[in-house]
Amino acid sequence: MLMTGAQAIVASLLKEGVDTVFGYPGGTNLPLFDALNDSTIHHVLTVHEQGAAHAADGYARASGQVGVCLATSGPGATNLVTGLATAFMDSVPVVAITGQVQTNLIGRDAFQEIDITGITMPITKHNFLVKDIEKLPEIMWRAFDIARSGRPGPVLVDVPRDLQSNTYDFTNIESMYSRSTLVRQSPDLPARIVKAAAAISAAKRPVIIAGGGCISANAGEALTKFAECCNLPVVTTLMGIGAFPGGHGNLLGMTGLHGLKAANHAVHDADVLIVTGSRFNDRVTGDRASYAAGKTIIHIDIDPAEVHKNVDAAVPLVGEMNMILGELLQAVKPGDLSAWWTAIRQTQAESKTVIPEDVLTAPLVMSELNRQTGGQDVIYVTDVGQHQMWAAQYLEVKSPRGFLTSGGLGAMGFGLPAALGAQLAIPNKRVVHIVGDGGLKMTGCELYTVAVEQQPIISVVINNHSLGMVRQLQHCFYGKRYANSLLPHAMDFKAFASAFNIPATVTNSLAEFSEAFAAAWQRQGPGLIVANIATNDLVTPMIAPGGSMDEYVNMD
Ligand SMILES: Cc1ncc(C[n+]2csc(CCOP(=O)(O)OP(=O)(O)O)c2C)c(N)n1
Repeated sequence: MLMTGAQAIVASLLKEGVDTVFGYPGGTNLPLFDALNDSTIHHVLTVHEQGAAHAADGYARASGQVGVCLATSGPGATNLVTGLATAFMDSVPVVAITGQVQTNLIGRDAFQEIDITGITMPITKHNFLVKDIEKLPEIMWRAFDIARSGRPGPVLVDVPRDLQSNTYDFTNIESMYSRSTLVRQSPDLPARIVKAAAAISAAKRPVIIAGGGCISANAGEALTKFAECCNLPVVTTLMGIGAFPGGHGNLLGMTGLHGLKAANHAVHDADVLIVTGSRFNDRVTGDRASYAAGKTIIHIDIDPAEVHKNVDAAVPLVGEMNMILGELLQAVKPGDLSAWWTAIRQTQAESKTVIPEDVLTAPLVMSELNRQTGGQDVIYVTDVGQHQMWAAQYLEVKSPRGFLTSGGLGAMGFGLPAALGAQLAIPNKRVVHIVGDGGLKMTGCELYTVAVEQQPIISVVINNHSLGMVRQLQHCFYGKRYANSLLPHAMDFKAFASAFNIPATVTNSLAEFSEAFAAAWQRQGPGLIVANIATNDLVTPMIAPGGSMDEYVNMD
């Protein structure tokens, strides 16, 4: 069928079932925008291309589908970089389509020419510079296939402007859509599963660590079944929050640098760790040698490159997680873990914190969110900093894809555009965006897009008048010298939100916050609530960076 390259791209997007894309136009992607205009695809015009990339990422995290973002060449493409790196570090399937200068200008330092495939090589799973128009459908198909298969990740397709506007008789668009994706697995997987099951059956102090890979693999249900059946304690990494239902008796909370004591102690004292989809990031392990000492580690992952990368596993199980957990469930003979549970319950009781209600604090805000949202399945999207850790520690996340956060890159500014993507992907759930006063200034311009799209996102600004997490590090490790981490100039966030016609409330107490959130929840449009908290509040506990899981930083 005779069509332009841009029309072929749109046809490919439709074949992939794409209904929403996020982007920003410019000289080299105008043919694509023109073709999109004739399609049913909803194009969300963000304020900045970083917003488009994070929104596509949020869309993908919330839905499990590939998120799509578009940008022009040069500055448009480079503005995608932080968003692509964020998606890469957290294994999120995103396809970015960038315009490139026309073919005969490539390599001539043309206006807005940038080597975006070179720049994004280390932060994409793969990228393409399209050189032949007839290859477009195949490249688009490959891009989606690579983005979503195995360990998901971002893929970039760079398309010169002339290839978008030239016409070609495309006959191959239909035929591209019949192939299936490959799943890698350990060749001797059945034997390894037997070995793993024996280790779990014999364990005296087993613990499951649920990582982000468990959510990407849609294995939350299988994990829950497995843990319940064997009565295993479960901890999650930051990326794994939601893999196991919040409020479940077997869940000990988040492990890692700012993990809960009961979770970290259980990991520290465990004899067998069953690790599902975690890369053993330094924030999870602290000192790797003491972390792994004396433990049998069973590492389930789709990506063979993760095995033995940071921590040696006695039994690596590479393959599809639902299948592996299902097989393990059949093979395990649960032992008596009553002594282990008694020890865990004791640590939980000893480390239980009572949140005072007389002063507004971030933990109090989180517990109020838990109370008001109750059993409802909310999607929480955080930014990066102290508020992110408080959210991770205190929020009850009911289901997988219910807690979206930039875990690997830790990119401030992720929250708001990712919340927008998530809300557009899952309109029947409410998105609550939690952000610091620093991070909101980074990508707060996307409130414009939220307002245009009239998405009912509730933004909760934890306002400590500082770059709190940086201030906390300075408090602990730089002799309380708060260089450039204080934000003393009063920022009127209410006026800021009002500029976009978004209703906002400033709160200074639990009663005020409670009332403001209840009102925002009732309203169907976007809303913003500022929760003013003390500047010197610190996230506790904190494991000494690079230390053992039971070594805490002195916060005095
Ligand atoms: C893009 C980016 N720049 C810098 C940092 C380093 N950083 C990590 S947390 C943080 C402070 C965040 O402050 P705020 O948004 O107010 O949140 P808070 O920690 O106060 O909750 C900074 C600067 C980062 N993570 N991302």
